[in-house]
Amino acid sequence: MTSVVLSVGSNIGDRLAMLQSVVDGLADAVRAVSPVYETAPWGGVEQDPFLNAVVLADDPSLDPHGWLRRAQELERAANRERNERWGPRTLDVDLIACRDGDREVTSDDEVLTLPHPRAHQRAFVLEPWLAVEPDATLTVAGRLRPVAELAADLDAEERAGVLVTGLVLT
Ligand code: PH2
Ligand code: MG
Ligand code: MG
Repeated sequence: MTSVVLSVGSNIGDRLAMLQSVVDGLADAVRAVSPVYETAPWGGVEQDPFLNAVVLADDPSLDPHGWLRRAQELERAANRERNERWGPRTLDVDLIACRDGDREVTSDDEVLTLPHPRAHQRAFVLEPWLAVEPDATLTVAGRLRPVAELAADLDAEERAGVLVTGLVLT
């Protein structure tokens, strides 16, 4: 059984519908969905604000590369084009962490790094994740850290750019 933490984001088109397409596409695999946050663009590219959420999902048939293929299928279905790094997109589905039972599954090859190497720097990932899994942990630089601690370590400015909305994914 593998379970995955997915970060989903959109800043082009009907942003909420883009995020909803992930929940619909994963269907019975979905275990929990965070509230929807409106977030300032991260990464230095000037662009419109994102909607972000975190989805926890389970699928006994998928290993990490299987999850990556599922994520890319969901992006393709949203007409995602691969343009500028950290630039605008209709839908981004990122794998943050993967577990097999209690064991964290890691990956370090040309196509997939797990856990996600920058998740701990991103309030738009950590805040929604904490909302659905308050005792979540993430391995950073080889050390297992509470996500709540990682979020508390971020700059106030980074955290202030992440605001919960009243929007919901169903
Ligand atoms: N995704 C990016 C680049 N910057 N900023 C926010 N706030 N949310 C995102 O999902 C995001 C981003 C590229 O994947
Ligand atoms: Mg991304
Ligand atoms: Mg991505």
